[in-house]
Parts: sequence; C-alpha cells; structure tokens
Amino acid sequence: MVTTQQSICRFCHAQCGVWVDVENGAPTALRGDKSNPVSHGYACLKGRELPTYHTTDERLRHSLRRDEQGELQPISSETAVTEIAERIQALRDRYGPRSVAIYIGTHGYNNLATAALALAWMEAIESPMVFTSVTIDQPGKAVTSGLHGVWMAGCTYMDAADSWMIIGANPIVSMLGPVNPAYQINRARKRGMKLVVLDPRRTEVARLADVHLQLRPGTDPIVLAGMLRIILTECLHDAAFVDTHACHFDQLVTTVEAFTPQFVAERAGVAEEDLVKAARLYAQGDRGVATAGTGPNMSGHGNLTEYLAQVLMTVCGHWLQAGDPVPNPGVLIKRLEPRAQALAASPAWGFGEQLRIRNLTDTLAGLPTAALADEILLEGEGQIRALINIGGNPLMAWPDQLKTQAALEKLDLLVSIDPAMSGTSIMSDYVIAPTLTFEADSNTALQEFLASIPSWGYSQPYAQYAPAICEPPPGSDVIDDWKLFYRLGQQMGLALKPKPVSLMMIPPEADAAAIELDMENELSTGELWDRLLEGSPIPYETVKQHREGRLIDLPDARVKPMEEGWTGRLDVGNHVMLGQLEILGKSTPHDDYPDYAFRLVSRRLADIHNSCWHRNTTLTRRYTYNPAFMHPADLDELGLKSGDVVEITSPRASILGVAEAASDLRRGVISMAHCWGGVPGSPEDPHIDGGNTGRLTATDRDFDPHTGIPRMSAIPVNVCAQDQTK
Ligand SMILES: Nc1nc2c(c(=O)[nH]1)N[C@H]1C(S)=C(S)[C@@H](COP(=O)(O)OP(=O)(O)OC[C@H]3O[C@@H](n4cnc5c(=O)[nH]c(N)nc54)[C@H](O)[C@@H]3O)O[C@H]1N2
Ligand SMILES: Nc1nc2c(c(=O)[nH]1)N[C@H]1C(S)=C(S)[C@@H](COP(=O)(O)OP(=O)(O)OC[C@H]3O[C@@H](n4cnc5c(=O)[nH]c(N)nc54)[C@H](O)[C@@H]3O)O[C@H]1N2
Ligand code: SF4
Ligand SMILES: [Mo]
Repeated sequence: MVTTQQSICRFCHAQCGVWVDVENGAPTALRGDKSNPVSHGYACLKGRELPTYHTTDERLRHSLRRDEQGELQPISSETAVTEIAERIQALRDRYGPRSVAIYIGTHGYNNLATAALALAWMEAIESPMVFTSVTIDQPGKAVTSGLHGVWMAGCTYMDAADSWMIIGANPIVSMLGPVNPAYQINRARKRGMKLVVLDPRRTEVARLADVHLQLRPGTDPIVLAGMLRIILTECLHDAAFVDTHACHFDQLVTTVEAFTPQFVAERAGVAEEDLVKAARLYAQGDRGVATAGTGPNMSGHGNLTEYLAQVLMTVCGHWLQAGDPVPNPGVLIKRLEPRAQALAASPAWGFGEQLRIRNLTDTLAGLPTAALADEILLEGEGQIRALINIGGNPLMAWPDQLKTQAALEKLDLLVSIDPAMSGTSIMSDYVIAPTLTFEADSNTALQEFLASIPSWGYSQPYAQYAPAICEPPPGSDVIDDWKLFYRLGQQMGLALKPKPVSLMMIPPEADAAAIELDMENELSTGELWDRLLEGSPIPYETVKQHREGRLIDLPDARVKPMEEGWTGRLDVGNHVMLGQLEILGKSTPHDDYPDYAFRLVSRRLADIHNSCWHRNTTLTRRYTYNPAFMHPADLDELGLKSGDVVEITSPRASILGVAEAASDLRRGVISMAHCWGGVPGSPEDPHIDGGNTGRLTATDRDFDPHTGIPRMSAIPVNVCAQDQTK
C-alpha cells in the first residue's frame, strides 16, 4: 500500500515543503510540494534522495562500540548510553567539566531539538566547551551583530528589495538565505530588483547579475570599501538615516578614502567601470540587502567583509523604516519588536571561556572550532578528553585535517551521532545510530530562526508541522538524537533545563524561561517540541492543525518609530575593523604568497551536501569525486587536461585532485568542494575519494585573531601533474 504524505525535507536548512510516498511503512519517493507557498515545488536531488537515506544498507541500524581489538561492533543503544555516561562521569570527576566538549555539526543544527537538549546537558555538567560549525562557516555574521549593532526592524526580503548584493555565495545551489532562491531571484529581477554579485567564479547566481565583479579571491573588503567610497563621494548615501541612527561615520569616511576606483581595480582585478556601476546599482533604491556567504568568510577577512556589508546597508539606509510593512512578525519564534531603532554595538569577543590556544576566547559566533583540535592535543589542565560529535564530521570538515586526525586519535572518548560510517564515525569509540527525518516529529522552526541573519528566513509569516510518517526500519535500534542527552542526563542524575526554541532570538528571555524537564518520564519528540515551542507568537497547536505548511493570516503590522530618547546607534566605524581595513589600503604588494601561483577557493557541488552520502549512486551521477576546477588556459599553460590527476600543494600539505576545465573561473583560481578525501595515511583514490581541501589549511597560520577561522578559501597553492614515481 502506498500513501502520500506532506512533510518537510530536513536534509538541509532550507526545509522545503514536500510530498513523500510511503510504501509498506518505508519512504520510497519525494517530490517538491507545488502548492507550498514558500518553496513552490522545489526539491533538489539531495532532498529527492532523502527517502533512500532512510532505507539504504549504508545506514546504521544499530549503535556501535569499539571493542578491545579496536573493531566497532553493534551494541544496544541502552548499553551504549549507560557506558558513555559512566565514562563521561569518570573523566569529569577526574579532570573537571572542561574536559568534556560537544561539537554541533550541520545535522545537529538541522534538528534544533537536539541542539537545545545538548546545550542543556552541557549546562548541567557545567562544561562551557560547546563548539559548532558556525565558527568554521560564516562566523563574521554573528560577530558583526556585535561590532555594528542590530537594526531592530530588520531588513527587507527579496520580494520587496530594490537592490541586492551577494558577496561570495551561490544561493541557487547552496540555498544560502531565502528558500527556493532561484524562484525568488528571477521573480525579483523581473520586478526590477538590481543584483550585484562578487565571486571569482561565474556562478549560477552570477549569471543572473546586473553586475558580476569577478574579483581576486580574498579582496572583498577592498572592493566593498571602494564601493563605499564611490557611494559617499557621489552622495548616494542616506545622510538623514546616518545622522539619526549611525555613529563614527567620519572615521569611516576617512578610512575608505584610500580605496579609489583605480586602487581597488588594481588590487581586486576588476574593471573600474564595473566597480562604479556596482556601487551605483546597489545604492539606488530605498530597500536593499548586502549579504555574504562562505567564500569571503573563509578567505582571510571574513569579519571585515561581513561588517562592511552591513555598513553598506546602514550608510544607504537600506533597513526597514518606520511605517514599512513588517514582512514576518514571527510564527514559531518570537522576534525583536520591529522598531526603527538600533541596538547599539556590544562586545563581539573577549568574554566567556578563555581558550589555552592563540589567545582565543568565546565570541558571539561561539567558541572557535578551529582551536578545538589544539585544545585536545595540548596537555595540561583543562585539556579536552571527551568529545560528542552531533551530526558533524570533524575529520572531513575541520580545517587542518592532519591535526584534526591526531586530535581525534588522542581523545579518551569520541562519540558520534551519525547514521553513516563517516570518516569521524570510523574513529569514534561509540557511534549512536539516530532516527532520520521522516521518523520523528518536526517543524520549520529552524528556517524561521535563521531570520536573525539579514535576508534569511521566511519573507512571510509561514510555518509547517511535520509529524513522523514512518517507523525506523524493522529490527533497528535507533534513537532520536536528543534522547542521547536526555538519557545521559538521567544516568548521571542531572536535571536538564533546555531553553525554549520559541525564544531563541531573544536570549535573555530564553534564559529566563528555561524548561524543567521531567527526568523520570521521557517525553516523545512531539511532546518535547510542544514544550520547546511554548511561548511562540502563534501557538504551536494552531500550526499543528495544518500539515501542508501555510501562510498565517496576521493583522497588518508596521515598523514602529524610534522610541523617544532612544540612544542606540549602529557603529559604522568600529576601530578594530577600520584598523584592519586601513592595512589593506596601504600600498604594500597584494601578493602575500608570491611562491604560490594559484588560490584555491571553496564551492558547493549541487548534488552533494558536505560529506554526506558520497557513495549514493544517484547523487554521484555527475561527480563521484570533487573535481579540481581550473581555467582552461591555466590547464594549457601547465600542460594539463581535464581528467589528469594533479598534485595540489599548499604551505601546509599536498593533496591529489582530478583536474577539470571550467571557463567560469577567474584565471589563477582553483575551485574545489570541501569535505571530500579519504582518511589521511590510508590509500586514497582521487577518482573515488576526492581530495580534502581542509588538509591544505593550517589553523595556526592566517587565522582570524578573534574567531580563529583560518584561511579555508583563497588558499595559496601550486599545482602540477601527479608525480607517478611517488
Ligand atoms: N576547506 C573547507 N572546509 C570547510 C568548508 C569549506 O567551504 N572549505 N565548509 C565548512 C562548512 S560551511 C561547514 S558547515 C562544515 C561542515 O561541517 P560538519 O557539519 O562537521 O560536516 P558535515 O559533512 O556536514 O557532517 C554531517 C554529518 O552528519 C551526518 N548525517 C547525515 N544526516 C544525518 C541525520 O539526519 N542525523 C544525524 N545525526 N547525522 C546525519 C553525515 O553522515 C555526516 O557525517 O565544513 C566546513 N569546512
Ligand atoms: N548543494 C549543496 N548545498 C549546500 C551545501 C553543500 O555542500 N552542497 N553546504 C551547505 C552549507 S554547510 C553552507 S554553509 C552553505 C554555504 O552556502 P554558500 O556560501 O552560498 O556556498 P557556495 O555555494 O560554496 O558559495 C560560495 C561562493 O564563494 C566563492 N568564493 C570563494 N572564495 C571567495 C572570496 O574570497 N571572495 C568571494 N567574493 N567569493 C569567494 C566561491 O566561488 C563560491 O561560489 O551551503 C549549504 N548548502
Ligand atoms: S534544498 Fe534542502 S530542504 Fe530543499 S529539498 Fe534540497 S536538501 Fe531538502
Ligand atoms: Mo556550513
């Protein structure tokens, strides 16, 4: 019997609304829901394969434990939890709470209930060592909210914007930002929205742009400063907005003075007229967004790029203003009151836990994950000895793969929650086999929460509820990820007090409303969600009545004017950021690694999500590995052709890759997806395993002094044909 059910794809943060066929209790096919008002029928190949992940033989159906011979053997989840609790208790008693860390990876976030319980458990064991993928992704975003301050009314969405600037992101493939970006961008362009894209590659989204600046990797702040200078010189900025709502404007004006169109064109390798056109197009119009992606966040000046993007929005007065309609007042997640006023800048780093490495501290983006391997390796008081990896894959994803491998090997206890034998699962002492998307209740809270980032989230009040639609495979012993933390709490005699997800965007309110969980009687995942969404603007009960995902009819809301006597200002002249910019404006040579002819930049492959399911034959119908894309003229010059195996060498290490001609690249750039490659030290076939770009990076070189993120894009490399004699 086949039934067809509405649900949410939870394979990435986009959370598209979908239809799923369930046959004899197992999901068999997935299609985008054409009637869905936000995803409009979109479902990518990764999502269409989601049913397969539930049923593939590759999926773990039981948890695993490393035996005395070092082999991973099946174990009941109950025994696994009991043993893990004992081992963590022992480490904590002997070495203190700081010896226990968690890492929340992308699939930890895709399941917000798990993140909430993991954080509650860490609080209960009193360990501050919470790391996430955010600090090796786009840490500049959270940091900027402190450096620049936050505009309480937020910004416009693509359906109403006059201009939009995308700085090193490719949302049509990555879904960074709005849901179904291709649909939204095409519609907005038809309406007249102007699109500017900065990317060394002519990406899918760059092809739709009014101006594409195909800049040298890592030169984004130079280009943005140049655009600011043009906007200010031509008086295209919103002087009244700046006067009322910004501070340190004069310092900004002085600092961008050095970034003449000629200087920028020479440094960034773009045409002066394109730069001027881009600045004018972005500044025209009343409402706009400048948003950055992973590329520039990883290429050496991430905080500065993100900061300047928001400074551009502020200088142009592009934020929502008093009287503007509020696009989405919040459905499952409460937002800041939409007022035309600024929450002043606040410390972005330098508080909370002090790391023992590179003087790093906690930050608004969280503890620097790039320092986690060192914190495990560095002996002495405070050393991390146990790590729980929640839906992430450190061995493949963290920078400096060789150091990561050494660190994971050194741990006394490594636990992964993962449905697959990932590179990290293979190294783990325990692998907890989780339920997958369609086996547990969920909802669209995650995508709604992402609205804390300008331009992300739903542009209308929208929510969807998705109850479980199938059971785990017969005979399996899998648990909902969050239950690991609940049950560890039970075993260790702790009371867990998770923060409501409904209040996540307002941390003080979430802290004050921590939920007392009954530690005797375990809730179902659905019941847990009921608790986690208490206090949501629209009662979760109401949302649950509609499984189809729908727009919520709310009374017309407008942005309120600034409160009388309000003093908060957006800081457009943060001294640390302007200090960094000033150095880039000096006339030192731009080539920081003259001995390395190429810069390797990151990218996403359309059909593969990070390190997930690389052996799925449908996902790999185009690429079974991550090609090393290079400009055809660069290949010619090196006497190489598509399909040749090349050795790519950075100051840190060498990897093998398979060259592929790509005329959409700027010359001198190699573009390669991350999270591929085999286990270092084992035989690797670049046609099967691909190459791990993280191995080329070093955590103690070219790193951001605050978030610790090293250069993971714009990596200096040389390329040559593989030395067959090795
Ligand atoms: N050089 C370089 N390095 C990079 C990047 C780059 O661009 N360049 N990108 C960085 C970025 S942006 C990120 S986010 C990180 C990625 O960092 P991670 O999140 O650490 O890596 P993923 O590969 O996304 O790991 C996902 C894991 O979750 C498992 N999984 C799949 N489905 C489920 C599920 O339903 N439940 C659970 N529990 N697990 C599941 C998969 O098997 C996989 O092992 O990599 C970073 N590293
Ligand atoms: N299909 C697919 N979708 C994904 C993922 C995936 O692996 N596959 N991963 C998910 C994750 S974890 C994340 S964080 C998001 C990321 O989402 P995005 O940030 O949109 O990721 P990319 O598509 O890699 O786009 C980054 C772009 O930056 C460019 N770039 C590299 N270096 C520089 C630079 O120095 N300056 C500029 N201006 N551009 C540069 C690259 O050429 C690339 O086009 O995608 C998510 N979605
Ligand atoms: S974009 Fe993300 S949520 Fe949508 S179908 Fe693809 S994987 Fe699923
Ligand atoms: Mo990411």
